[in-house]
Amino acid sequence: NILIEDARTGLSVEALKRAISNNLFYVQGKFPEIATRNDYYMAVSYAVRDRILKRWVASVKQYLDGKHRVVSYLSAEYLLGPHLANNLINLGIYKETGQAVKELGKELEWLIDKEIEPGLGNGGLGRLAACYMDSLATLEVPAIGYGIRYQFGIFEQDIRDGWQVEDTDNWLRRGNPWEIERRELNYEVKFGGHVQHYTDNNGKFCSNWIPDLVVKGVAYDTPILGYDVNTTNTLRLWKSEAPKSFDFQLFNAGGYNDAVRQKIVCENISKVLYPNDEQEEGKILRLQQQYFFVSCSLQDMLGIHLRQGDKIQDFYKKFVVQLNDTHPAIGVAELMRLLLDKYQLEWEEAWDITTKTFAYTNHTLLPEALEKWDLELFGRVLPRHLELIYEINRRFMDKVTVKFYGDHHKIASLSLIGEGPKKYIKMANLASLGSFAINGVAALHTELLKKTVLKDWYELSPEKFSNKTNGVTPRRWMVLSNPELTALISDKIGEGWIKNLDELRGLEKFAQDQDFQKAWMDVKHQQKVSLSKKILQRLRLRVDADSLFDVHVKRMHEYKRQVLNALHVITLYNRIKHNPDIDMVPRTVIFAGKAAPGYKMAKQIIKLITSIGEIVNNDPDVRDRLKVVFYPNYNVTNAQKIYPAADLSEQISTAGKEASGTGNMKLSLNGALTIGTLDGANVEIRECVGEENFFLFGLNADEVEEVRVNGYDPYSYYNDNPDLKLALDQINDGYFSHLNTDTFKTLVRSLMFDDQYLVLADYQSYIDAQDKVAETFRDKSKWAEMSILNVARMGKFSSDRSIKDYCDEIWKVKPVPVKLKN
Ligand code: 26Q
Repeated sequence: NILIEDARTGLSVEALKRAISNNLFYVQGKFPEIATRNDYYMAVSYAVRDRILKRWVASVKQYLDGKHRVVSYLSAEYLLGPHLANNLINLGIYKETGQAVKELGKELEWLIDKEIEPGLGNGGLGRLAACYMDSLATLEVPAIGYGIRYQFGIFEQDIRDGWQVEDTDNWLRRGNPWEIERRELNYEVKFGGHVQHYTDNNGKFCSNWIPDLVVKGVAYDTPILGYDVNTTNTLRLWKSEAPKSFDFQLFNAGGYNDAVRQKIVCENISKVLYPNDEQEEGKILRLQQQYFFVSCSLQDMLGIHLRQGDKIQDFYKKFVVQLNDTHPAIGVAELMRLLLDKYQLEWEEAWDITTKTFAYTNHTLLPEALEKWDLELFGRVLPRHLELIYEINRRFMDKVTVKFYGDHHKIASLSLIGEGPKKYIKMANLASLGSFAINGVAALHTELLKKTVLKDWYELSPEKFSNKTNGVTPRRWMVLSNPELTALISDKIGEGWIKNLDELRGLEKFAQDQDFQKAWMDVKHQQKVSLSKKILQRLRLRVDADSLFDVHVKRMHEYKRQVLNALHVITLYNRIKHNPDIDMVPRTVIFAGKAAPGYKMAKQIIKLITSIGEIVNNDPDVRDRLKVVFYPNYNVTNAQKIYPAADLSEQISTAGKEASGTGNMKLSLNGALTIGTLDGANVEIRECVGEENFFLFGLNADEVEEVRVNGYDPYSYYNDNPDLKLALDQINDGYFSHLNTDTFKTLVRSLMFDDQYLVLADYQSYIDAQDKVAETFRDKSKWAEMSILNVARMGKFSSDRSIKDYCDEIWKVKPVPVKLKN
């Protein structure tokens, strides 16, 4: 008895060893001589999962007693990254498991590298959801994350002939030991058809939605373990399937082909993640995905609530539902539908409950990224919700018309429905009206929201607005990805910082300590050597680990201005060509990031970077002074290898465009200094680390606005700046493209004649800041001091701090420590 218990839950090396061997034999039917790397990966993962289960069950039990308020996070994306190493760290058994695996004759790192990461997100927004799940569990807050179990996540990027090519991400091909399929937990979701209206026996108006498609959502649960606590929350992702009853009906009617087609239509809904970020795409399937997961999730929450024997009216007391951008905003109409049509509440009561339930986080200032749905299309997919939105809007417009009588512009702007050649539904307005709280993701972003895209909403309900600056989890982004730095820091100030990141402040007093500086820079050097090896393996390119690692990694987008960085690279190259003996600080400029497959300009920017690399990396004049790397397939796995090796963090978006950024935080926490504009969270990072430790350049958000109002004239910058002119001429004349002048035509034309992102306006200021970076880097001790101070002052950017703020100021939830029996 004791033995069995121990093999499932014991945390000692011996217990782990036995658990792994047992799994290999009894679950997989393998023995060491024939077990593959994946068999071992599975065995270790199942051994770890067993240890998580006890905590998971205890957490769920505790939450189900009905006394605790629960956070429900609704997100179309979760960019979790690999599970195994993270769970080992949060369970506190990394060392023990490493030893157990070693005693079985294998290397734990070798197994960890085997894991295919679940890439169920595009970038910042999806990764933020993952960091927030980690912090919620670590802070012992009862929470459940809801989303979609895409069969194919974000595409894999390959570079061929310098261009991006996409490959499907079949992340489930080797199985997924981290999820538990819960076939019994499923809900039906209706689509299309029409709505019948009638009066029932009591004279009550009723609606009956007759769909033309019914889909079943099946729950897949993944445990989210907190660090150094028992709390284990649930990430519940929905997979779409055909309901049994449905295909049988068709089958019996003789429609075999129809039945097969229906099955495919149903399964299609959770098939693939849309790879666009910051660019809305009004496709039917995308709307179906959003409604599918939101409907399953709300039905699930209502079920949990009612099973606890509580009144439906108290739903908002049990659950607070956070909308991760507008992707789940249809939830406002769906909760109304459920309360009205299924639970027969009156309109006022239903609306009161709904607007006490939801809170909305906005992640963008780009007007083109605000979600809109063609009204006609929307009505075809969700006819009942269209009626409800009309009714919500009618009642709202009545109030607004009284309040802003005569101000037609404002009234039109607040309407949930946009007019034009075609009518459309404004999801940000639905989210804003249906929520009791609205927040931006960095101080500047929130201020700009109030002045621009949500201005009228701010004037209408200022009390709803607040800022919640983003954060990142130090468990994954320091402890896991940078164990060497973690050990060095803990050696000096203890391990408290891992859960209380403000304690990093304790490093300040060592910033000038010569020995500490040396140890600090040794760790950095070691990380640069590791990354250099990866680069050599992956790209057959040799880079110098003593050079300045200048890192620009994020999704490819014009507003993020990878082109500005490329212009700097060309300028450095031209300096060498002009003076081959020039004494300059050697640099390795590392880019990585995916472009949305349909985003032509972003793909051209990738080609520009790889083309510059081809010329620069092969020019004998350059020698070891400059290298350009485009590291393919940027994802969580690769990010974890890149951040620790960075000296310089490129955060150079046009001011007023990047809502927050989170890569800026991860790089800074790994000791990189930032070169950046006053955009997003850069503003707050700079305030925290001190302006003397931040390489600032460029126009600020107000100045950008001013330049635009006065008419931006890129051509004049080109004409007046010989270095800039040379660089642009070279791109244009085919210097980097085998004299092919077509390759970068649209890119050059955009930069010189109608660039929305003011690249040329910030060029000289950027070059000057880069020169200052290089000068500073020459003084190794100075650089080390700045890097240490930088990390010491970054405590604010832990997602634990963000989540505490959400808990106290929006969700009103408290921690519930989970106790384990025996
Ligand atoms: C919308 C409609 C149809 C298809 C796709 C989409 C879609 C998908 C993903 C739109 C946007 C996204 C992702 C946006 C995103 O990642 N935004 C980033 O969020 C981060 C977390 O708050 C911020 O730090 C970044 O500044 C912001 O760009």
